[in-house]
Amino acid sequence: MENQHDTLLGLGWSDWFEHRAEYRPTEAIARVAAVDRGQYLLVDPTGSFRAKLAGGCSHRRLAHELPCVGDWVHVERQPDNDFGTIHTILERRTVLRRKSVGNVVEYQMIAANVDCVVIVQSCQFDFNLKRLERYLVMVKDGGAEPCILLTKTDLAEPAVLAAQLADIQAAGVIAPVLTLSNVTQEGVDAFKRLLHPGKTYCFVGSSGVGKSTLINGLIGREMLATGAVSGTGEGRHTTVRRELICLAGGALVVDNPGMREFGVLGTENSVRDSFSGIVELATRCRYRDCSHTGEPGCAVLEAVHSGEIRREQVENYQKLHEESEFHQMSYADKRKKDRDFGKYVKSVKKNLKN
Ligand SMILES: Nc1nc2c(ncn2[C@@H]2O[C@H](COP(=O)(O)OP(=O)(O)O)[C@@H](O)[C@H]2O)c(=O)[nH]1
Ligand SMILES: [Mg+2]
Ligand SMILES: [Zn+2]
Repeated sequence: MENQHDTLLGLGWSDWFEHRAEYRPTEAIARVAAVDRGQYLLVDPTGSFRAKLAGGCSHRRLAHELPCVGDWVHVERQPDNDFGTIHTILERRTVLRRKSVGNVVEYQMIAANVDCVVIVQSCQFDFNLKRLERYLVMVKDGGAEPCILLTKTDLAEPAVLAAQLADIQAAGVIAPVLTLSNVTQEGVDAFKRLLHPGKTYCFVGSSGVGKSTLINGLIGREMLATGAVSGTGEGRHTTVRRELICLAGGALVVDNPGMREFGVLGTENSVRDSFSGIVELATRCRYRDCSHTGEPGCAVLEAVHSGEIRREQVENYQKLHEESEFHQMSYADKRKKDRDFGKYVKSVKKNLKN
């Protein structure tokens, strides 16, 4: 029988999966590109399509038993129906997951079958060796290879950057360490050379460190929403959905909404801690619910104008705050936010076609 699996190589398939997969006459193999509460966007060599889990009993399963981004699945498709039915998840070669808070057995899946996890920190404001080490442990636990990437080198003094690199080395970290600036493009080509066709790269790190900007650059155009916050507070964009993207060069990348998923900045408190200066200032704003986007008597904006803090710092804070809020929204709120899933699916389809 002609091997259907050969055509999957471009989507990250390999001998490892080949040796474990079964051939089923009524089911094909596809990869999960995005998940949205019970709905899945799958990709196969013919394109992308939506699917649901067979049996519809997803609420009775543990989180890590549900398909996640990067998973390979057996899916059944009727010729007259664009909607697929997922029957099984294939064994995972690697996992990127974290323990759920307050439950010893439950894991939250971040992504599956990732070859390399790119741990991104900005060398300005964000660099933190302890956090880096926690990420490294998580990556190693799941069986993937780590790679460390320090961004925003255009904003840091060379001596500061050199000290951070020395810190990483002194800690005995053996993972490759790269540096780049999305603004000057310095280091971007060297990073691109790291990406191999048919391999899957998952980008993790705090919100605002430049993951989406970098991936947009790799795609060659604006596809992911990046974190610029408009002056009026309208038109803010945050990465709230994890998605698998095929680059023209053949590598597969997964962007991530950021920190909270990793328990790294897991609570509102730690969001505050990492931006304690701004929180401190915010207590002096005239309005208690000040959004720091133009209200009168806003102490945060005053500090920006006087040069005490940088505008970028405030934007990152707001973005982080918003992404953190997303996870605490009510179910109804999330549904509302998700109503654009169809629109999103369309944009991904367009991207996969090019
Ligand atoms: N100066 C500088 N700004 C950057 C760089 N990379 C990204 N940014 C900016 O940092 C903000 C957050 O970037 P974004 O890609 O959304 O971060 P993400 O949350 O990690 O995806 C945006 O305003 C970007 O324009 C960089 O290398 N240098
Ligand atoms: Mg992003
Ligand atoms: Zn304010």
